[in-house]
Amino acid sequence: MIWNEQRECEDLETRRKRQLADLKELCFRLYDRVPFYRARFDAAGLTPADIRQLSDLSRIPFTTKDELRETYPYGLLAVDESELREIHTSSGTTGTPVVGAYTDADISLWGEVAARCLCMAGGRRGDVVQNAYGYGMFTGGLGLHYGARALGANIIPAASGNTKRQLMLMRDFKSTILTCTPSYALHMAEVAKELSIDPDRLHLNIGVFGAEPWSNAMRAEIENKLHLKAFDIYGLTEIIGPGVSCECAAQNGLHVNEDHFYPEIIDARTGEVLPDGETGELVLTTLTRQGTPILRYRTRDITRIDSSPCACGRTLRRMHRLLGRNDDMLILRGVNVFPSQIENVLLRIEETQPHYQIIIERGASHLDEVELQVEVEENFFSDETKELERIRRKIHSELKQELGISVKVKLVEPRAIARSEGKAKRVIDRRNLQGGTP
Ligand code: DLL
Repeated sequence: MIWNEQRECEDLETRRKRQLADLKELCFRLYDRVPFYRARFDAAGLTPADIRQLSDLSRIPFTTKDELRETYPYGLLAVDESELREIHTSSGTTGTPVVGAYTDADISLWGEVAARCLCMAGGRRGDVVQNAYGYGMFTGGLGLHYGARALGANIIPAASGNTKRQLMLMRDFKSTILTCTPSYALHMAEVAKELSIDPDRLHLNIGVFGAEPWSNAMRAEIENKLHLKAFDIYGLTEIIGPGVSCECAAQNGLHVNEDHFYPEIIDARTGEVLPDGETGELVLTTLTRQGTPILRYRTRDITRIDSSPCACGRTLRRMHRLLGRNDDMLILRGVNVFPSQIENVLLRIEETQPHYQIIIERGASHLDEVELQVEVEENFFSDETKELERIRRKIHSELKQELGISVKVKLVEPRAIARSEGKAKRVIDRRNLQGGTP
């Protein structure tokens, strides 16, 4: 089933026409109502009337996260405050948050795109959606809530945390779809095992997981442990929250709801727009948002666009599951390393669990020192130093093969690394590069 067949399977010419019409209207609206964007156009020597085709989008300057912070709280608002119905902010732990402000129309749009996503993953009217994303300022909880509501599902708004209760709710209300971060799904699976809950006695069929990086290997691990089929969902506060894109049954990339969120891939260094198929930074324009629309937002997320036909029949282009983030990318002795590469290696090694942290310190020699702390699988954890040393060497050598550099590996006991109920913190940077407290 396709939630909105007319839009999701539309022929490309019709879609491009609508995207262009919406883009033009958006440029006029922002020029009129948001001084920040008016100044932007003026400085670039552009008027909204200069945007005549979709490729003219590349003439408009980017919007960055820093600019969103500088204009906090309402600098980018495109409607009267009285039209606002809901506010969300980014989950950033430091600094000024980034604001998403929603009108009635934006909330309906959110329900529509999140329902499309649930439907892509196989969700249907009558499903029982246990929504274990955090509710509150974070967009995960309410975004999936609106989507599940539009879909006609029965919602268990469990929110994140209280894992034993999650499992009880799951069993008693016969939840068929679980929505949460992948790291929390894995944690739930661990607790279920501890409590001797047989996954086959639960009713879960589908997991819709996102909000943090994860890999296909992690997908397999969650699927094996919870006996469900796991789908990747992507989104961000600045654009709408969850609902920008999601995998369909073909699981060959995430269909971008591009009639609302127009994607471009750019070379992060030069800002040049790259053709479909090339890897770079994802830039998104909200074609139809009302409260806080945004032009050419640099997401810092790295992916590529696939415009080849999909077996599911949707013509929405797909983005590859995220390959990393520009600002997550570690440069270790000159080599670019993404935490996801490390995760992939760990998931190939039977003796470890995908619970890990990367700790970066600046040593006395002013060189970056990186330590990977990784949990040993319960069955393999022993007091025998020789056995542990064997595992440590194995990880070290596989990492060296994958990354081309050697990383210090420290094995830790099962459960030594804090579990997350929301987004897992994988990188701990103690280099104190900003000069603040570490
Ligand atoms: O995490 C929105 C969301 C909620 C998406 C629930 C999916 C499910 P933010 O807190 O603003 O919003 O964080 C956005 O999280 O730029 C990515 O770097 C990362 N991210 C989101 N989804 C994925 C994913 C929500 N599927 C930032 N894979 C984004 C990898 C993801 N990273």
